[in-house]
Amino acid sequence: MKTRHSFIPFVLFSMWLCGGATLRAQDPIIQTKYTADPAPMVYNDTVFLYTGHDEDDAYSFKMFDWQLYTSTDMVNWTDHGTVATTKTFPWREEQNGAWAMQVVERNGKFYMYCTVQGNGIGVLVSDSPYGPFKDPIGQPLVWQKGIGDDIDPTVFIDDDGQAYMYWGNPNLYYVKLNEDMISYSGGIVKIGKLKTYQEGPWFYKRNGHYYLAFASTCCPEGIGYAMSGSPTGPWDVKGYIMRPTERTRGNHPGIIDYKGKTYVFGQNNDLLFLDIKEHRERRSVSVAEMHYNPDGTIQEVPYFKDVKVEQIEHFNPYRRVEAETMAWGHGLKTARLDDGGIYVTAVDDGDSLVVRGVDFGKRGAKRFRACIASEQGCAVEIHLDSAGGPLVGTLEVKATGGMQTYKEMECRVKGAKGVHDLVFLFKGSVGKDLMNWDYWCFN
Ligand code: FUB
Repeated sequence: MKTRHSFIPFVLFSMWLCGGATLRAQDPIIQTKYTADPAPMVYNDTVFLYTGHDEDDAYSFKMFDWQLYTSTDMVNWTDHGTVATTKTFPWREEQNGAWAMQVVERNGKFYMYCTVQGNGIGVLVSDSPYGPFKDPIGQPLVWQKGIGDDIDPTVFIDDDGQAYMYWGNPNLYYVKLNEDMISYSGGIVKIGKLKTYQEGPWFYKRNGHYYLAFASTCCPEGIGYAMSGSPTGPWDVKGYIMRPTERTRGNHPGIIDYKGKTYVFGQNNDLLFLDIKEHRERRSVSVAEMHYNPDGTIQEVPYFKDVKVEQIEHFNPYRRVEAETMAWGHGLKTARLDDGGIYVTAVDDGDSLVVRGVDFGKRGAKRFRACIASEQGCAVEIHLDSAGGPLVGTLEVKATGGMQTYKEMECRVKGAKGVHDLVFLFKGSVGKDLMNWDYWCFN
């Protein structure tokens, strides 16, 4: 995934640099890893985006863990790393199989319903949306042995407190969860195959209508949806939220209302296609704004690449910002520190990290401070709007004594006023692995 010398990434990145970030769709929204099966949750005014994770060398599904990203502006995302793996389930032997999941909150606890592919659906619980998650029951919550349908759980708690879990490929099923959220009453109800339904259901209620969005018939998959007046159906398939397109293969919806707008998340191969043109199961999560008609039906959304998500609020640079917060960082990677924090790594000469819509205010920034570890030293150029835009400061990074020896360092800043996209451009004569980066802040 660390390809910088092919023509295609250069052209796409140049679109950002030359056309201006405001003209460009941010597709996909995460570039430091391949992500799949988006499961967004709004909690405490923040979007918690849980995802699956396709390994960098995957050909077919190679998925060991689930990741978490957060945002409050829908364009800059902070990486919180792995929140659970297949090994979090003590009854799971094989590592591969961390397929689609969803996290829901009830009474201050967070329940994560996970496809443990080949062993049905498991449930994890945590006191925090960031984890750690633990298995409270020591066995699958649902597993109809002998059939492969038990994947892709989605959970919704209705206004009367009754929680439902739907799932299935190609048949759709549901159970009524008990109030403890880790058991269910009554049997498994098989709904069967809805017209155009394939997998990846996403169940929710809005303005008295029940919705079931889903990945529509494979392949390529679009995003279809059905509506009902009852949480248990019957389901009336209404059509597409996003039509299938040959430009990608699979899809998988996750839908939220956030700060007055509705968003549909899905997945595609667009990050993979920046590097190679052949299909692999290396997918990436994207997002688009979605609109309802007055009767509750959903307007079709163009393909992710053809839409632009507006930033909801400007980004405040006058606080500690985790370096793994970015709108764009293709070529960079993230990893976990011993103390549990995340840092940006695989920083090579010419790489850049973009934070969108940063508000430096009328007075402007005077100084830039960053916590960095570097073996040999390098430089971080601070540009406005694009990598070719005004240079407002250069942080000369001296060798810190090793790639895990972090030190705070700072430089002067001049000319950073008002709202701009912020581009950190990395320079270093050693070429590769210039530095690891923990956090930064302007003053
Ligand atoms: O990511 C693995 C599987 O692929 C998911 O569980 C399905 O929904 C499909 O996206």
